[in-house]
Amino acid sequence: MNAVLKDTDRDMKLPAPTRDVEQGKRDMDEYGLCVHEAFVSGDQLKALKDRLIEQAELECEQGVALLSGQSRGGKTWYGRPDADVLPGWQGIAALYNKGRVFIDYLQHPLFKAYNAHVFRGASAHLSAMTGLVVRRGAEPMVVHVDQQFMPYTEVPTYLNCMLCLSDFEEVMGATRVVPRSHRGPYPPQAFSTERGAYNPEPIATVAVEAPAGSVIFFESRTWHQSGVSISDKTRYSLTTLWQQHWVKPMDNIVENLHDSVYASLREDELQLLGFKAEPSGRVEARSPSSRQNTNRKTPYVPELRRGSDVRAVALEGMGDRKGADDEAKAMGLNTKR
Ligand SMILES: O=C(O)CCC(=O)C(=O)O
Ligand SMILES: [Fe+2]
Repeated sequence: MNAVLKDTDRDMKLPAPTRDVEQGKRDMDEYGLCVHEAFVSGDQLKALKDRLIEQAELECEQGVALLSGQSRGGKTWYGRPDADVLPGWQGIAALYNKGRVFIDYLQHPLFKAYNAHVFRGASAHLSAMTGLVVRRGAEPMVVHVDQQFMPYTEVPTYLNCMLCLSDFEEVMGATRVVPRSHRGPYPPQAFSTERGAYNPEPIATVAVEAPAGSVIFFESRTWHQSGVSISDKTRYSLTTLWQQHWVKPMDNIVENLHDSVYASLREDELQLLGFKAEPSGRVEARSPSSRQNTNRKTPYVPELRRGSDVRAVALEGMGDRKGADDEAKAMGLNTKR
């Protein structure tokens, strides 16, 4: 593993913003990040922002907002902000439950292109989808990588796609990064009960300023933090975190997804959320009408005993060799037996 670079050794040059996915991929390789301008625009951008703000306000009004003076890296709590002080930081979690507009956004074709590049072709799905609101008074987050809790990996485990719903300016607490830091190791951290995780030595970072509609892509080995806000302008963003399929997701989406939302989604949409087995991540039916993997449906099979009335519930169309072969093919498995 490389030696830890001193701040003075760091070249803080950022990649130029681009609208070209091929340039973006090259920037990911070289810098560990890229800024893809005009990733979203017009009505779609407005709809995402409006929905996020309405949800954020109502979570505050109904006393269930995820709040902090700092950011997720600091102390957070669920509740209602003080009547006359808007929170420095608010997270709006599990957006896949909070509006069709967010599910539609997951289908942006360039997500597929960036995921395939960053994960070297490994199958990917969503890991988390979170809105962030940063206001004056927000303190900076500890410098971290999004896979800080696991050993360094040759291929990134997650891809963070930070959609700027407002402009991102340094004074608004724009995301700060260390360009080229994805080559390892990780930023040194210490932990105390008072401060939580912190960097024992200061680490120089650079703010990524970008107009609304841009996505700042950074892979999970790139050092970053949220910045300090000293502005009256509010920073709004929407994080779409993707992951390699075999990894345990940041959000347990298969568990979290509301039943009503599950029922409203197509199979390909459910696959984007991780309802697929290829070959890891099997969902076994937990009731006869249970949620299913989309490419490996299972019967309901409880504890079966002689003399008991409890019965398994088979699925229609299952149980024959052809069904099994189709299923194996969908999972990319060898069907020769
Ligand atoms: O809010 C930010 O600028 C950074 C948040 C962060 O660390 C993350 O999304 O992983
Ligand atoms: Fe992060």
